[in-house]
Amino acid sequence: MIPMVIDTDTASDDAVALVLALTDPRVDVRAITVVAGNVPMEMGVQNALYTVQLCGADVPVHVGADRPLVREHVFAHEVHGQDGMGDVGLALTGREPAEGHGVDVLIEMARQHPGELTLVTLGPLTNLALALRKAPDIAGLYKRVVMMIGAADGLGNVTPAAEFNAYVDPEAADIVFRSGMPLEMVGWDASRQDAVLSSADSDALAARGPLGEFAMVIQRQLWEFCREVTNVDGIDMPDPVTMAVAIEPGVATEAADRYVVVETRGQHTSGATVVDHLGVTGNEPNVRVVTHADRDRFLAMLHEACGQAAAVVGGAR
Ligand SMILES: [Ca+2]
Repeated sequence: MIPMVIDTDTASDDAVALVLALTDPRVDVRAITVVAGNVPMEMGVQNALYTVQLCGADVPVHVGADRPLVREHVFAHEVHGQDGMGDVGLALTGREPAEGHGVDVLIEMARQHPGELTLVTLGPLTNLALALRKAPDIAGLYKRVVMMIGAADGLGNVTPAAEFNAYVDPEAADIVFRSGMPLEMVGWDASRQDAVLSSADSDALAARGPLGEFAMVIQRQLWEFCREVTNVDGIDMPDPVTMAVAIEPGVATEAADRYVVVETRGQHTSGATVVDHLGVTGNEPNVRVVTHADRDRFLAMLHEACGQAAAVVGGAR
């Protein structure tokens, strides 16, 4: 079993990553902590709670940091819809998060299970940065930290240079990247190249059952964003492919240890993840950078997850 903690700014592709983890018999999700990112905190919490319930899972969802460390918050409603879940009328209200702040949960889980847990981060790194500031000892306590963040090829999706999760809270990302944690970065480049679903892929996944239908219908707004903004032929799935790498490291078909820094001061490049591919700085690598993923295996994992039984979810719309 892979004991796992997931930190997420739960919107539509996060939800698919949660479905992957929560339905995989090899994974034991111990806690979900929510961070502000795609959507405001309350929305991310409700979206995570809904997804957990639909998967029939019993996993606590904790409220985390409701804004970046120092910057004004930037949301991503144009990518995921006003409710973060494609605005398809899901009943995304009224569920109760667990006691305890997400930042404290990240600390306590690491201390209770030193060297055992895989931490998967699917949003801005605000919660993890705060946890590292409050309890620097946790830097050595996670087995793996697999992050959806940045872009190893320098191509951004918010600005020309910055990917969303890094752009929203570069100061937090900077703290995490300099922490000495065993970091693995799955950037938007890997998603854009190897985790794109065509409409035929999407239809096939939706046909697998209620979880498949859920996972695909909530991407409604994403199709337009990919067509209009990022020029992806279909929809790309950054958080799910990151989760796939966390569950099966072999899904990463190309990866290398690199020195990576996050730009916090650039006039045009704030939030850029600067990867020293050639080793020109002479600095020791601090991040395992994943640049390609096994698309077939990723798709097979999605099919498996989307075919699992779903729970009945009630509640008013
Ligand atoms: Ca996310």
